[in-house]
Amino acid sequence: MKNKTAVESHSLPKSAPTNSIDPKQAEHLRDLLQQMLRIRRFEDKCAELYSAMKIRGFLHLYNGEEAIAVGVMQSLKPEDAIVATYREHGQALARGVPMNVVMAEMFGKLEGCCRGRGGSMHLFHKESHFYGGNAIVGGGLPLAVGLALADKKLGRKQVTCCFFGDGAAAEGEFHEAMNLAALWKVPLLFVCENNLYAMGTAIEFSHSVNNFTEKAKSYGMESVSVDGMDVLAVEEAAQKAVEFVRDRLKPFFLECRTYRFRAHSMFDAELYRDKKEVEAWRQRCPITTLTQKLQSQGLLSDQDLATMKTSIDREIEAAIAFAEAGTWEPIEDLTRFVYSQSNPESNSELNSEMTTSDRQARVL
Ligand SMILES: Cc1ncc(C[n+]2csc(CCOP(=O)(O)OP(=O)(O)O)c2C)c(N)n1
Repeated sequence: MKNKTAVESHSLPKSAPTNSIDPKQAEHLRDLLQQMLRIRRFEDKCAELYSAMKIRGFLHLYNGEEAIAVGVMQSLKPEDAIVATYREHGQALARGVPMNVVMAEMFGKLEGCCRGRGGSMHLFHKESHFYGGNAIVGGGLPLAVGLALADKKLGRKQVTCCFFGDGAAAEGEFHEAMNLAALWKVPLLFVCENNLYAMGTAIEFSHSVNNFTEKAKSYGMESVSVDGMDVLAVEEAAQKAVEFVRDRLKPFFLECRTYRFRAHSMFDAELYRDKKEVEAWRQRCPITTLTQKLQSQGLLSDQDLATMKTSIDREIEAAIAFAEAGTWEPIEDLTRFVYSQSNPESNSELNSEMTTSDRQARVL
């Protein structure tokens, strides 16, 4: 459904003023750029691999929203916990989940971070405290409250950071999570990636109040809204928010206003939004903006940029080779990690007569 009212009301956040960059900061800014480019190029390659049927299942790209994952991640410590959505390749990479295991996961190989069982929507990496990858819209929110509550009860000064979309904020789980996080005063940073659409539904058609910081206020929670297309603005806002959560042991709500440049997933004809709207937001691409900012101040040469891209592309090629060389989980392992309430012993007679494909049909 094409929705003119929604499209017209989606005003762009104002561009940040082009302040001059302290040369001491230049290296950090180049690093932020490198991280965003790494996510973008990785995902562009994933789209190609999807068309080539190397990556199967669903694939949701973060194209346009990279400044959020990269900006927020700067203030988090290795022991802090991350919970994300199914659009989580950017968070996983920015967090430090190795690209190899992410790619192998998407290929469905045993060497993937979830033995190839999760795929794109379920990246999970215990070593990085990266707790998903959650395919259920809003599903990560209660999980994040639980993680933060555990940290509080155990007296650990850790923060849980939960990324979710505007669509999740229309779910019951969002309200339950906001309520309990505020009531129990848990150290949780809510990061709402407001890209204006939940699949093809514009926020005007799913939220009675579409000012997200107002929603947070109704739970007595402090909140800030930031331009999610500006990595420096996100980084600054997130740093204050994380300090608040860590020091005051209270939740905080950070809304990042953003836009996804590509379709919702690989199956989406995008009939619900105007091409002009997409183009207008593309003009605010966080990668282009930061590149131009650095270049205009002589802090990034063409050669620097080319070197950055070459090294990223090499890493991506190595990740693909790693995934290609990976192994498929043997069929005998199909029922490993599959739990059932029925006692297989009590069904031994039935089980003994079942063929492998019968068993598979039962567990699926
Ligand atoms: C509980 C539930 N309902 C519906 C879906 C189908 N669905 C998948 S993505 C999506 C839109 C979510 O939008 P949003 O939270 O704004 O995140 P975005 O995709 O924009 O990043 C929906 C409705 C789902 N996965 N889970």
